Amino acid sequence: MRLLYIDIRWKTGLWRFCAGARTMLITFEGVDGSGKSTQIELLVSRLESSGHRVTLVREPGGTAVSESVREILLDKTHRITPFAELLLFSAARAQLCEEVIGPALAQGHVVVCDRFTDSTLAYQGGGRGAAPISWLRSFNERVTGGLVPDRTYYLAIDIQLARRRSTARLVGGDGESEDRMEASGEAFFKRVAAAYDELATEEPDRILRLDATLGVDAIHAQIRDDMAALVAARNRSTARR
Ligand code: Z5A
Repeated sequence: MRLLYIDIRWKTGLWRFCAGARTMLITFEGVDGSGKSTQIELLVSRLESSGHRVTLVREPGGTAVSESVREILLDKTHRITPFAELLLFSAARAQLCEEVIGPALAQGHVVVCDRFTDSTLAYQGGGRGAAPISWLRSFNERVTGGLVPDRTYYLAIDIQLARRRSTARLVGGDGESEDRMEASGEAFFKRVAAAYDELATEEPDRILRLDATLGVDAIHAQIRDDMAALVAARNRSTARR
């Protein structure tokens, strides 16, 4: 019953109304090493210092169940089939949406998510070919209860440069080694990047493509300005109601 209620609320967009002007779901996308975490940290501190209540989550993860699923997914000793991989990422997301993202939006928080449904389209759709993109889109809708990001920042980068950044970090000595997804090979990541480019072309109103080869501050300035415009537009539309 509760599930059904949440589903209806999200599908009708009522959760936005309940949550007021600040309710926004912001997601970051791009290949590993594109600079998502760096930009998220800057955006979150900016939002918090301007008075927004922010919930920050990552995918897969963000709940006890989803973090356990993450461990399975990234464990290099596992051989996981493409469709099973899709279901595992989606299970982690369903739990996160119901347990954290939905309630945070309902309380008026800005939710910032390190990866969301576009990752599934790009990695499991474009990269693995686990299912057609159109099928994945409607599956994602079921998994999230119809939740769609208000803005997605896509950090576009050449695969080899992203790889060099990630490798430098690994060599840099935080003790981590390549995980199961990172070990998927260059051809896989090229398909993922191509899928991301296509998504950004298909949904220019939602997905903002950013040049991830620019300096950290230059990228942040674009995100900061875009967010300011987004918040102002949201406040205007709430004031009109
Ligand atoms: N996955 C999936 O397949 N399907 C799904 O549905 C979902 C996920 C949700 C999760 O990985 C994996 O799951 C991921 C996709 C898959 N697999 N891969 N491969 P994760 O959570 O462990 O990590 P990640 O999300 O892939 O990203 P990351 O490793 O955290 O990297 P990043 O956040 O994009 O980059 P960063 O840490 O901010 O920066 C990387 C380095 O570059 C670092 O040393 C920075 O200081 C440096 N950096 C950052 N920005 C710049 C600029 N502008 N110039 C120069 N250097 C920079």
